[in-house]
Amino acid sequence: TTTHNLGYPRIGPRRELKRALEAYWSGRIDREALLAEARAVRDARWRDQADAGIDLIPVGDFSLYDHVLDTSALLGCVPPRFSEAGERVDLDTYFRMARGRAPSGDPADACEMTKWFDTNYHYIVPEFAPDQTFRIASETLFDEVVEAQTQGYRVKPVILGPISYLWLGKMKGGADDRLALLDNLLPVYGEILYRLAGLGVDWVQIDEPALVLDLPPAWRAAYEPAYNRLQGRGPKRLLATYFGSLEENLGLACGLPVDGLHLDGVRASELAQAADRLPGYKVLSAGVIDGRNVWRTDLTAQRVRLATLAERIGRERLWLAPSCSLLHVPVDLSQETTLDPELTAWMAFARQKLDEVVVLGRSLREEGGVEALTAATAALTARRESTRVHRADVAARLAALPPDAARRDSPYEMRERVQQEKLHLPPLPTTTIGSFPQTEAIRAARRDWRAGRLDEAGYEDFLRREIERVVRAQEDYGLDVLVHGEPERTDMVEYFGERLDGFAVTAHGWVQSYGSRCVKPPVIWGDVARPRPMTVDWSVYAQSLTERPVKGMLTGPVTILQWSFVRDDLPRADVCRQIALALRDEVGDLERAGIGVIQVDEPAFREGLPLRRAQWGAYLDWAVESFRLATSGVADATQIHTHMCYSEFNDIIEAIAALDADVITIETARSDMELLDAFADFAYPNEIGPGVYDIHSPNVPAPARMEELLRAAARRLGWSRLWVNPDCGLKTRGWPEVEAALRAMVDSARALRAEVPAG
Ligand code: THG
Ligand code: ZN
Repeated sequence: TTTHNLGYPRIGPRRELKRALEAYWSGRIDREALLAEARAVRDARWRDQADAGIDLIPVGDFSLYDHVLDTSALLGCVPPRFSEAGERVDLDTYFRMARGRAPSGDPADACEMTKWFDTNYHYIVPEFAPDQTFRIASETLFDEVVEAQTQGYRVKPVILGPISYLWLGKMKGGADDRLALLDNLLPVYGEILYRLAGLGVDWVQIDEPALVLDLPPAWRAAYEPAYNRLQGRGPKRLLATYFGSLEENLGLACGLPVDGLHLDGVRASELAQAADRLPGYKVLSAGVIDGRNVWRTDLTAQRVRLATLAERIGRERLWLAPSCSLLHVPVDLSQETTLDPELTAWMAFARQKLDEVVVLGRSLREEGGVEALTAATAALTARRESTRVHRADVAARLAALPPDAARRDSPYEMRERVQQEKLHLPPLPTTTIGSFPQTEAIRAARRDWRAGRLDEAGYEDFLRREIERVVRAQEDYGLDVLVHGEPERTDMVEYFGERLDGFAVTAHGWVQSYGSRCVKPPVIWGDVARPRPMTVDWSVYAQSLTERPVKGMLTGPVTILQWSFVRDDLPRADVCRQIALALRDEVGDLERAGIGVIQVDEPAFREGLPLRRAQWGAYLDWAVESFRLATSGVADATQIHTHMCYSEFNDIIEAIAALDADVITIETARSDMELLDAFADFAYPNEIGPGVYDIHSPNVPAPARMEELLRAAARRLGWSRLWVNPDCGLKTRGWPEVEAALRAMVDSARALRAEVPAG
């Protein structure tokens, strides 16, 4: 039994790489200092994995920004706006692609970024031209192999397979015929394998996660000939799949001319079938330690499962690994010294997951480890039986929900009239998405408060002054529906995780989101309940300062679920309903406190869609139900808003309408309002605030441009149900741009009000 790992976190235990990258980009350190820090992080990762006792250690999973971008650099796939043709892809070209700079230093459109399968990691989308050619254009992979070998590690280079690479990319300027590029691409992959063999590598891991998707027939059919062409001399190949089951692709994957197959044994249960179908010369790598979540594995149960497999195919053909790369979990649980020890005993982060792999391997080889198996199982028994996890009141409340709990009292047309009587908003009402700039002063005050240099009362005073400033500014700009600006929140999910029962927040549990950016997802370990109001005081204070309506601001149940580590002993749907009920209480308290407009954000609603379409319906049912549970407890006169970021809603517009929010604000500016076609075609009935300027850019939008966008929106939806707002929250922007942009936005709305037909 060989143990191996598919990939390890890159940021370092204290986000060392993030700090070095940002220092380099801002000019505070030079290239040598960045590369030295990166090398130190790399070395520490290899040492960790070797110390844990992992037999085959991945190389090439480290990255200075993103591993898909690394693959584009390796293959010489660089759009011409970033570099001269034929050049080697150097460090600065690489960062220019990610961050949007031309070689001159002028701004250039950055490469697109999108979610890596159903994770919260974002990759840089490869951009292809119709006549795209490929060549080895970066030595990084080979250099790192030598670097690891020099230190005595037995390495297994990791590369993204050719078909998944093409699948994840986009054709620019031409018909989408990415698959036709395979002919150009395969010789370069052949060369890469050949060079790795030359370095004495005996195994290479080729990732083909596209095999867990609903692939079009032409793409499925491309696998066999492609891997036939890659056959020949070179290292042995382990084909790695993860994040789901192979289903109709299982036979295909088992038959490809490679030397081994890795399957996700957590998300899928196809190990036994694969064992039966794999030819005798191939190894089966069983991914039985969950690489997507933070819970310890029941090692005794897994040992039983693996022993059966070992009997069937022979011990030496059975490999052990985490289910997928450990990129998606925090680095090291041993840093969590302030977390509740009872919870800590139930968890494993990346470093601990390696121990689990090794213990299982020893046990299968009959080399001991019995105590570790017993300890793991005992910890999980304690978790299962813990009286803290299950709460009778939460279960009883869900069981006793009346059938109309997820329905507003009246249909939208009636609510709309009552709300208008109460709010008296002008046509084309203006608002923002919720957050205002998180200034250095806000961050400093929070740091001081956390460090005890500023007491609770002093911090609250500071936040009140911030809120007052934001309210006055919005009145001054002439906005119609105001917000308090959220100075008290670091992150829209962590804030609620800190305040809800059943959640824990970690001190160092960072996970890479994209590039140098990280998130610290809360851990949902038990039944969810709200011990006390979470946002009411701030909203009430803001409302006390103004005659205009102030929106209450909450994060929705689906988004809180999606951006947390979720307990694995309950269906996600049930956890989501529990969060929804906790939020329903908050919504009710806001309403009772006089807040007449309440926004429940669901930016992660679309990204929660399962990888396979067959499962979309079930997800959308409980996701919509959860949102409605959270928002339906209010009177008709209370106006519910929601906000979603990536607004490609064509295939889920029915579910968006079923949310029945009175107002939805969405991100549309960059698409010239084309994204509104889905709403128009569907005859979406409620109010919509299509973003009229892109907040991701520091440029102040021209009023003429915003008016043009609003006219484009009105052509599709009519004037009467339109709102006017930016694309997304303003947290990452500075005050001068925000002021200029919002003043211009209000001016545009006022100018257009003259065109709005009466009634
Ligand atoms: N919150 C959470 N998850 C998310 C997002 C979020 N997932 C998807 C999307 N938004 C990812 N986008 C970002 C954008 C910015 C940052 C992280 C993810 C970011 N992080 C700070 C950093 O790395 O410096 C964290 C600093 C801090 O909080 O102290 O800027 O919005 N939960
Ligand atoms: Zn947004």
